[in-house]
Amino acid sequence: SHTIYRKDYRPYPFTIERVQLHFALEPQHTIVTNTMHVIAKEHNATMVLNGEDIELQAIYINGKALTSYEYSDNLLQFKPSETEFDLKIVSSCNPSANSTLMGLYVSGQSFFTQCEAEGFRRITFFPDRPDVMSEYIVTIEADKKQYPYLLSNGNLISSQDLDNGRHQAVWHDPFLKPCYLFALVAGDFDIREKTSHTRSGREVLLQIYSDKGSGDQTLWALDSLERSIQWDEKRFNLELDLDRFMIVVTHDFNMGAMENKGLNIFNAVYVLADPETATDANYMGIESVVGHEYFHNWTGNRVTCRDWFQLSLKEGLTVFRDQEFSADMAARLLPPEAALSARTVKRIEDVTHLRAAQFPEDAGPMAHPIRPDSYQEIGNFYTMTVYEKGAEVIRMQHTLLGEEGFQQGMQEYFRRHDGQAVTCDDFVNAMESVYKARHSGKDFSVFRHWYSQAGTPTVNVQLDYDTHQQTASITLTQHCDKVGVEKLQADMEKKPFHIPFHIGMLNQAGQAIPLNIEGLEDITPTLQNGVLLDLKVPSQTWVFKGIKERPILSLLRDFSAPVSVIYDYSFEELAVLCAHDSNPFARWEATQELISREILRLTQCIQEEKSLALNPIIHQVWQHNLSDPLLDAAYRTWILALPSEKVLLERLHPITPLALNKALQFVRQSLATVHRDVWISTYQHYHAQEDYQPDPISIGKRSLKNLSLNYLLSIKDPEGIALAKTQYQQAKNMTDRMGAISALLHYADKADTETINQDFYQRFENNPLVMDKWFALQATSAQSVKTIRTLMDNPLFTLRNPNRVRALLFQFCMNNTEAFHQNNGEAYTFWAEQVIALDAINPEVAARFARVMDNWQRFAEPHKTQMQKALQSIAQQTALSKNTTEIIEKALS
Ligand code: HT7
Ligand code: ZN
Repeated sequence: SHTIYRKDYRPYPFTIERVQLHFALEPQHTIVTNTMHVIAKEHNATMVLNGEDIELQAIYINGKALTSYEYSDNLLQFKPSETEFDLKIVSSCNPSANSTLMGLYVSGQSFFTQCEAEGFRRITFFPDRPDVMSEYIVTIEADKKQYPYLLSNGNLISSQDLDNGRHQAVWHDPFLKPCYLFALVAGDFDIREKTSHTRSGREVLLQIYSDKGSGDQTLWALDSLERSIQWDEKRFNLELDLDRFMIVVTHDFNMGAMENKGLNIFNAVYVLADPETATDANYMGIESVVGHEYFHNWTGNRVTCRDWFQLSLKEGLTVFRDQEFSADMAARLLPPEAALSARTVKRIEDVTHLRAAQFPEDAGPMAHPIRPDSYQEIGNFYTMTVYEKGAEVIRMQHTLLGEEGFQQGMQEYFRRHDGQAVTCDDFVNAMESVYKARHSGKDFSVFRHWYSQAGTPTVNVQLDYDTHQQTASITLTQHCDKVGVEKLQADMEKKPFHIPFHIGMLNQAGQAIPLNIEGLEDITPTLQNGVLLDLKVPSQTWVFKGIKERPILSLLRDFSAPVSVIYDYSFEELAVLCAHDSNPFARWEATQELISREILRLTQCIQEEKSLALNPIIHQVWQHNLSDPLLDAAYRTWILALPSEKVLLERLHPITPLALNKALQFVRQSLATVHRDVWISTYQHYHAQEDYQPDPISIGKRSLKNLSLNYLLSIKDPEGIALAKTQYQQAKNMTDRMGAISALLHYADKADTETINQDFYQRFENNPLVMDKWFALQATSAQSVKTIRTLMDNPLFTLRNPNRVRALLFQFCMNNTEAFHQNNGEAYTFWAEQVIALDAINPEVAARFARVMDNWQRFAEPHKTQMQKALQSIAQQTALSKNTTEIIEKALS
């Protein structure tokens, strides 16, 4: 297969000043006329244009038909004889046959486009690369009755009726943009709109277009958009630059949403919500994705990427911004203590997500730096690493610079690069300029290694306490193995990372020890009696004076760097941190570490068929945290929850999924049995029927109530089952309804769940987003592959809709350990079959699904061999897409 390298970047030898597009829309035969005003930047250069799955009709230069061109392998090439000219290309495509959801496609009765990363070439011939930026004028012509709304980027210039019941609209985007930000929508919609004023007083029209009949479900999204606009003004000093900002909903979409200039296109799941059909998690997801796409207007659109290797330039930074937005929204209007807790909950969620999905990626065959050096298919590099680890790398720069310095760096970045297509280096250079000015003699030369090296570093911590001197010496030693393609580069030597390591110390009674930082180098004071150790070398020791007793270490507070910590805690030390650490993130972390160690020990016992017993310290900690009156419900939920199964799997060598699953069940049941009465009273305490509000306090109450229900149902407690049934029947919102049905389906006997399961189906049959929830519930509670095959025969199932595929197939293979990893290997064969079937329809989604087996080599037998066979059966297919080929090849390499 063909690999593309970052080092091979060359600027495009032509400027395309202006692009005039004309669309004659017909579902089966759309004609696109593309007139470009071109200026050569180099003498005698060949013009190369991309084109894929489209039919070339004619080419004209300055109105004269061009006959001397070459067209093969999706490339159109010719040598223009002039240095400035109009290039007109006519082509056609078939949107209704386009199941890839890239380029121009039909979803429902409407037309949509998706151009990032390389979809524009499926619409017209063009240099489909982000560093070619142009002004766009777009004319859309279609049947007026079927497609009353015709939308594109920017401002509506004119609209008029034509003959034969057709009409047209002309749009002009005044900002230069790369073609991946182009968008077109045509169809009939409900509209919710609002005029708003930017800080400088400009009036802007905010609109949400959604399918007919769904307009009453777009209020939360529109409010979220307005909050995003205000937040970006306040926190980043960035204002909306358009008079009109539109969001359009589609049900068929490969990802969450797309930040096309002024015309964002969204997967319905990140827009539509009302209390009866959307959960708290859905509401929070909408707020964060609406924010994310809006924030791209500056970080991605005004300043864009030079090439796709720089993807994290916009994605890492924009994820960081949406994380901060959500944290600020959660903390808004709360008193300081509660605000800190709300922020911590958001941080815990983000870190859990990173560890569950990015850490495995960084340890597997697809491992890559946040700025990759090579790829075969860019669609495969919209990864957890580029997005989530990318955001952590931005967050570390924020930590090193502080809020004020970071904002100065952002201003400098825009001052230097507004309107340009730039690199990750350009961003770091802007930040470094502020860092150098504030810390003489320091720079980001070591920090840059986060961009060029993959893998999750480990930081080994050693404490030497000297009773006589009353000093505590802390030695941090970092290490990172070669991963992914790094292993093939014999001459590559891994360099140290720059790791901001936030620590605190507690005495044996759990009180914070004030850290004497005087005279110590490389230490920056931070909040809550902690300090930030700046590790830039393989190993370094810091000596703390005036420490009167052996301290208990509180490490990597707030997850100040994306690393794994190795430190030999005693259970007793962890228990003190679990109850007393003044840093709420570290306190949660201690509970997770304590119970994770126990679960891993029990997993071993199960392997060795030994009897199981839970360490009583765990019960003491859970009892303490169940009753600590200072904790709010949202935080308490996280501190009482069990660690993610995915995070735990990463710590097993080799991976024994069924034993781990049993250990987790055993621990859940022990905690349920011993604290049974407290779970009941906790449930009752938080089970108030209030009007639905998606604010952090109400969300916290519902999550703690539903956690209690899960513990109770894990032991099939009769009162718990009765409470769950009543909660389902009386539910006035989807969070309560889902909490109940989910606990019932996962833990109760079939006799207790059948009626409710059917009721749910019948109640929501006509709502595709709720049916996705129903399919996901079936997928995660199914006992075997047979059930999944039956569900695939359900008339509501289709491989053509990515949301449905994610609900049933992804959920089964990723979140149903017991059935997916059954020892007969049947589910692995099923998985391979479905990857192949999906690949023929939608390569992007198929390639994501193919990654389920990434870490097969780390599994124990019989899984390992069975997984390998399943992978090989895919590799043997002849007509596999480039997307899936890259994933399977890398997995088997
Ligand atoms: N920037 C957007 C990326 C995206 C995408 C990529 C490949 C295929 C389909 C896609 N849809 C959207 C999403 C974002 O990060 O905001
Ligand atoms: Zn993004």
